Formats: sequence, structure tokens, C-alpha cells
Amino acid sequence: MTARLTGAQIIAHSLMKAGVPYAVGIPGHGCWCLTDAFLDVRDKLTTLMVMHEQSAVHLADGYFRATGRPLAAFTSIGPGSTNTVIGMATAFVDSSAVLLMTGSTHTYMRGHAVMQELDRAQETNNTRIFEPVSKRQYLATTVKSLPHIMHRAFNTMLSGRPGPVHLDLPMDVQAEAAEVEIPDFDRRVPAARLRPDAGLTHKAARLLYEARRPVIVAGGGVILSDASKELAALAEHVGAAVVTTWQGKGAIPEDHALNAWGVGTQASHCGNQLASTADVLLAIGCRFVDWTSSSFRQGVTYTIPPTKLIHLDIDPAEIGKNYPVEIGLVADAKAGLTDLLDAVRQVGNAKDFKTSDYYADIQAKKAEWDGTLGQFRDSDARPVTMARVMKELRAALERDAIVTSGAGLVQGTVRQAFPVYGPRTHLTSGGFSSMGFTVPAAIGAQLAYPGRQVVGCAGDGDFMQTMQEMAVAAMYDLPVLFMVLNNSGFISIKGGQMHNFGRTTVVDFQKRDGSLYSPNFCEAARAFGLHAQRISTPEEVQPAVRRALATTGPALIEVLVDRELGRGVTSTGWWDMPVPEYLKDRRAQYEAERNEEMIG
Ligand SMILES: Cc1ncc(C[n+]2csc(CCOP(=O)(O)OP(=O)(O)O)c2C)c(N)n1
Repeated sequence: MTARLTGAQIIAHSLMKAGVPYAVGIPGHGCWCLTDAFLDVRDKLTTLMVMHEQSAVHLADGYFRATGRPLAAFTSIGPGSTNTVIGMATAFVDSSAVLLMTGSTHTYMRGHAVMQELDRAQETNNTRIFEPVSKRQYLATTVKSLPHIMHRAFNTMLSGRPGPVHLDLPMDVQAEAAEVEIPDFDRRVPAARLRPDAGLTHKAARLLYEARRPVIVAGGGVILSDASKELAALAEHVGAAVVTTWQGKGAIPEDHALNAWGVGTQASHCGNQLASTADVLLAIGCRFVDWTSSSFRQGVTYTIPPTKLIHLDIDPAEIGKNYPVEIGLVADAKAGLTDLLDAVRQVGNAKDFKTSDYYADIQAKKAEWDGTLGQFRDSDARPVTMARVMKELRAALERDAIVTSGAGLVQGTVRQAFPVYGPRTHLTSGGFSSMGFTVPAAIGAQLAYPGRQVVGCAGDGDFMQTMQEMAVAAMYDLPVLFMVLNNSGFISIKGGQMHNFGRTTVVDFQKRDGSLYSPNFCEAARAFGLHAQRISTPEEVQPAVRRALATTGPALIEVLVDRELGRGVTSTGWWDMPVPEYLKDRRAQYEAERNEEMIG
């Protein structure tokens, strides 16, 4: 059925028809028509405000990571639009879906220097700003094109490897009307999942079944395609250890007997030991980035070859990118794992893996790693160590609680010392490693699951990049909990500087006289209208968390934590961070290590 609708109304009705519950952003004259049209459908589509547009995209990204369903983010023209670039980059690198709509210059005014237009290098080219951070971009130049653009945007965002989509919306296109039909979104997306080549799947199944030390590397793709059950079933059938990348954390319950924790630089010793000594490695939905591959230094995280790699990914461009494959399977992770599972069942019965020497070795390595972690996780130090905070927090939360984190020591500590038990419960800006993600992503997850516990775990630096969103949590009265682990500085960076250079700069938060500086986050949170507490000892964590969760609205716990270097995240792998030539000894060691990298 056709109707005469403005461009903005087409978008509003399309979002409603596609089942999008929230449009998040900051209005301005560049999107006035859009936000006004949202009012027509406000029963189904709620417009939410944030205090910085970066947060609109992180919030939508957090919602998608928690649910697999996208939200829309919107901005005005100019600065509102450019404020979102880090959000889009974060979503793009981690293959998360967000629909970002930016207001833009009237089509007939391009190049005439309208307010907030960037016109000097060329007339408005907002799409160019977003080009490297979008899976696909659309520039709507006519109202008539919008129904097509909208169903293509949803198709692109959600099919294959998900990703954020950017839609640039000139103001006149939002305002003018045409006779159009709102698309039927269900009929514009693929219904089936991409299956792997059958012959190659059987070859891979045999290789995996006959392996003596099989390891499965679960990446974010496993979680994106909801393939956790199939992953555990395959691991159990062949007795494979399962290691996880940053985005893969949660793909297997971390108390599963075959879970062997993370791989890479700030991950686990047992994960690296098992992955680097595997005879067959099945990697699913992972990119083999430097951070989870110890910068490709042979023998640290992986030893490929001689380890035989089966790589299953929906994006053919990932196959063979960083490691040569024995078998490359192009498929959706769930479909690929289902087919592999069928195929291994044809190869042989489920192995009695718990009686094997390999299983004993997995358990021994896990126990050793647990002992290493225990050093900080079980420490009674005061102020409390970050790892101990994680242990206490975990004990106070329900099994399905969702935790978010952004760049810094907290992110690594959550990865190592906060076990999660299901997919979509650990949301982190891992790939782009953005600070500022924690707070808005936690708000997005809490919106998705009003009845579940959601905790944003932030360092003080990470928190200060988007802490203004406490206002949003307070206005909408969301029961989200922010844990701010305050060590008065960019201490992860301080650690890296000390390690590489033996001296540091602009990493401690200090006054001119050298004394430590810190805002009082507890008082700031109260001023925003949150329930807030300030603690510093291990014994205080659980009671504080329980008190915070007993309140109905948002809460914050500021934890003054140990700021001693080397007592944060345990370094587990290797990372190629170039050392300047003037540091001769350090440089010589670095070069020797770098020579062991396999890049090709
Ligand atoms: C937006 C952004 N800017 C800079 C960085 C580089 N960076 C990574 S971690 C970090 C410090 C994080 O500080 P904080 O949140 O206080 O955590 P800490 O490491 O001190 O525990 C910085 C500056 C980044 N990842 N993202």
C-alpha cells in the first residue's frame, strides 16, 4: 500500500516496521524533520537522547552486542555527525551492526557554505568522513530512493558479517514528500545461513577427529551467529580445548571443562601454551589480530605451521590473511559448526576425552594459570587490586549478568579475572580498543534487558571520556551499575612506557606540585543523581555491589584501587611495540624477538 510521506516519515515508518525500538541521538536543525517524524510513531519507536553523539553509537552497539538486534542512531549536521566517528570505528572493527543517520546539507545548497558544512576542500562530503568506518554508506538524494535505501541498509547491516551502516540525509530530502511504499523487511533479507563446502567440511572433520592435541579458537563470529551450543558439542565430541579471542569471550561457558581461557597478549598462559602446541587448530569467526596472536611471533600463541589450521569464517577475506590454512571454510559460524558436527559424528563416536592424557594436560595447564592469576585475584592488598575487585564482583552477581568494558587495565582484568558463562554477556571495545565505550554500552545493554544485572567496569580514564552519560542513566532511571576502578591515571599506558622506555610522561593524573589528582567520582555521580559509594578494600566490594543492586535506579561504585605497576593485568604473550634505536639494549632484545614473527 502506498502513502504520501516525507523522507523523514519514510525513515520513521521503516524503523518501526523493521522492529527497531529506539532511535538514539542528539537533535539539531540538521535532523529536525527526522526527530519530528519520530513523534508520529512514538508508540513503537522511542527517541532517546544522549549527551555526546559518540555515546549514541556506542549505546546502539552495546544493544546489538547484547541482543543481535540493531538500533538507530541519529545526529544533526556537522559536529554532531563527526562526533560519532569513534563509535562507528568501534562497531566496524568488531563487526557490530548500527544504523547511523546523519543530517546533511540540502542537496541544492552543497558547496555554498551552509551552517556547519565542510565545504572548502569539496562541497559537503560527509560520507567521505565515514568511509573507512562503515560497512556500507548511503547518500539519499531523492525521497523516492529512501524505501530502497532502508531495506538495503538493514540487509547490509545484518547479513553476512554484520557491520555499521551510514546514511547521510540532506535536510531537504528529510522534508520533501513522495508517494511510496514502506518495504517489507522480512522479504528483503536472506532467510538461510551460508553453509560450508561439503567436501572440505568432511576433510576438516577427519583432520580434527584424528588430531592428538586439537584446539578450537572461538572468535566473536561464534557469538554473533549464536553458535555456542554447537561449539561446545563439537569440542566435547573430539575432546578439543577451546580458547577464546577478546570478542570470543563467552562463546563457551568459562567454567566448562574444555574452556582453556584466552589467547594472546593479555590473555592466559594456558590458552597460549595449548594453542601453540596444537597439532590441529580450528579457528572460527576470528581475525587473528596481533593482540590475540602475540604479533604472529612463532611459538608464543600459535605455531602455524607445523600446526594445521582449519579456518572457518563468513568473510572469505579473513581466510589466509595472517596464517596459511590447511582448509579454509567460508560459512556462517553456526551453519559451519552444525555441518562440522554432523561430519565428525560420521567419522567416529564421541571420544571419552576425560580419560585422555591430553585432557589431563589441559587441566594441569589451567590449574597452573589459575595459580598465577591468584596472585592478584586473591590478594588482600589495600587498596584493593583490580583483579580482586573482579573476583568479588563476580561473586555478587548473577550468572547471566552482563559486563561492559573499554580500553585500559580494567578491560584486560575483566578478560582475565571475571569469568562469564554465556554469549553476549561480555561486551568490550576489543578490536578498536576505544576508551569511552563502557558507559554508553552498559546503558544500551540495560535498555535491552531491563530485568538483568548490567555492570559497566571502567578505568577512571575510560570513564571520563563518556561519564556525562550518567545523566542519561539518571533521566531514564535505568538500573545500570558503573564500577569505576580509579587509579588516578592512564596506568596501562604508564606500564607500557616504563617497560619500553624506563620513564613515563603524561600518564599520572597529577597537580603541578606532583601530588596525585583525581576527581571525586562518588560525589560527581551523586550530583548526577546516582546512588554512589566510594570504597577501597577487598571486603567492601561485595556489600557495596549488593547495596547498589538493591536500588532501583542507576548506581556507581568508585573503587580506589592499587596503582602499583605490574600488578594489574598479567602479561601472557608478546606484542610488537617498536623500541627506539637510542635504547640500544632494549632495542637489541626487541629485534631478536621481532625476528621470530611470521608475517606473509
Ligand atoms: C579513545 C582512546 N584514546 C586513547 C587510547 C590509548 N589508551 C589505551 S588505554 C589508555 C588508558 C586508560 O586509562 P584508564 O581507563 O584510567 O585505565 P587504566 O589503564 O589506568 O587502568 C589509553 C590512553 C585509547 N585506547 N582510546
